[in-house]
Amino acid sequence: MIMQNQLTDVETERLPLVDGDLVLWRQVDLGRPYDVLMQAILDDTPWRQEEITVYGKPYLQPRLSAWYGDLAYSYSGIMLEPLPWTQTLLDIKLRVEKLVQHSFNSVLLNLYRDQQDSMGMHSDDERELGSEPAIASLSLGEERTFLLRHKSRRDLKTVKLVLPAGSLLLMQGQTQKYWRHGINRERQVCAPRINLTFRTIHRPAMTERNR
Ligand SMILES: O=C(O)CCC(=O)C(=O)O
Ligand SMILES: [Mn+2]
Repeated sequence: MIMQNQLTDVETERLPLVDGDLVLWRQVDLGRPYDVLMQAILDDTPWRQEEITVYGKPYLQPRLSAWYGDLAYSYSGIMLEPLPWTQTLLDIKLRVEKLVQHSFNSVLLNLYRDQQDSMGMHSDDERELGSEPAIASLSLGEERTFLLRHKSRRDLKTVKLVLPAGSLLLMQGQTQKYWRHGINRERQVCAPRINLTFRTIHRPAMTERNR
């Protein structure tokens, strides 16, 4: 179904998903060209490669990340202390909030440096995100394929969404309860991609997750 957002003239698309709710904006107005914004975020962010513990063994995440917001976030044995909001990220946050009609107090930045970087299948279902979290995921740079797999329904095909620069994907409702999502490595050469996932953290986290 195609619907017209009331606040802007950006076309939005509600993607049919059993047991979930996905809305995609194919091209969001971010006030600056996507490549300029991408470069500014690349340069300004104190990127880190986090070490996580999976079944007692330490691993380096296959990507870089940075956590901005009002509260700390904990998963897989690491505690992410938030960086203070930058003006660039606050500007983007305001635009995203207007479009998706949710407010956020945090953003996780992921940098996929090349085709080797990835994110394992997971759901963003930590308790501090609430029971039906709205998560808005903005992509810049190289397009990569976002995968969604139902947790129990083997008859449902994996959903594959190519997310180009400037696209915004809102996951809400029961999506995290019933689906896992992730980004696979690619065979062909990929330029860097930055993904910004806006979330609301309701209280300090003490949960575990592996990805
Ligand atoms: O890079 C993406 O599109 C997915 C990011 C994601 O799922 C996350 O940060 O939890
Ligand atoms: Mn996620």
